[in-house]
Amino acid sequence: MRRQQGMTMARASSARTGTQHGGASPLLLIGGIAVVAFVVALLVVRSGSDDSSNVSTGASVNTVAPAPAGPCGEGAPDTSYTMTTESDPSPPRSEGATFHLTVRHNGKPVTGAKVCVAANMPGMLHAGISSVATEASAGRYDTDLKFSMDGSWAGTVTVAEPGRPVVSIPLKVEVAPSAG
Ligand SMILES: [Cu+2]
Repeated sequence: MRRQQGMTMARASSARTGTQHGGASPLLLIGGIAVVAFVVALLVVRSGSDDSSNVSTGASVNTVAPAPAGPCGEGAPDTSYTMTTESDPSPPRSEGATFHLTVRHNGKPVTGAKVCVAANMPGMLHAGISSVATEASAGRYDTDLKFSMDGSWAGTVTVAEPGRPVVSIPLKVEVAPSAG
């Protein structure tokens, strides 16, 4: 008897949600409009940041962004470490480039270290990239990086020298549009 009552109530409530559902379609429409407005706003913001990416002040904002943690972990800045960078092609293109990173500590090549690169585009919602470089010759570490889009990338090179604290060296990359 009690169970029957419960079932009747369940049926009644489902009928009620049915009518609510019919009444909800204008709400869905409003929701749809809100989504479209959001996407349009995103596109406007994005094209705005693209325009400012040519200005050097836009790039300097990148250094304020927290350093992305790479596969080598997080390092601390250390000015006794220096790095020179070459890319092939130069400038790097979004479909990929090989980076040659020459790392020195107090002017001497850093050999036998684990060197990682992590980069992202500050202010953008897409994923960053990361890779582990391999030592091609004493103190020179090579890695291939594929960028998901052209523009200003803010990177960090992490150097883990055996027996020393992990250090981070900032790396700014201006990626040229794909050749294709
Ligand atoms: Cu981006």
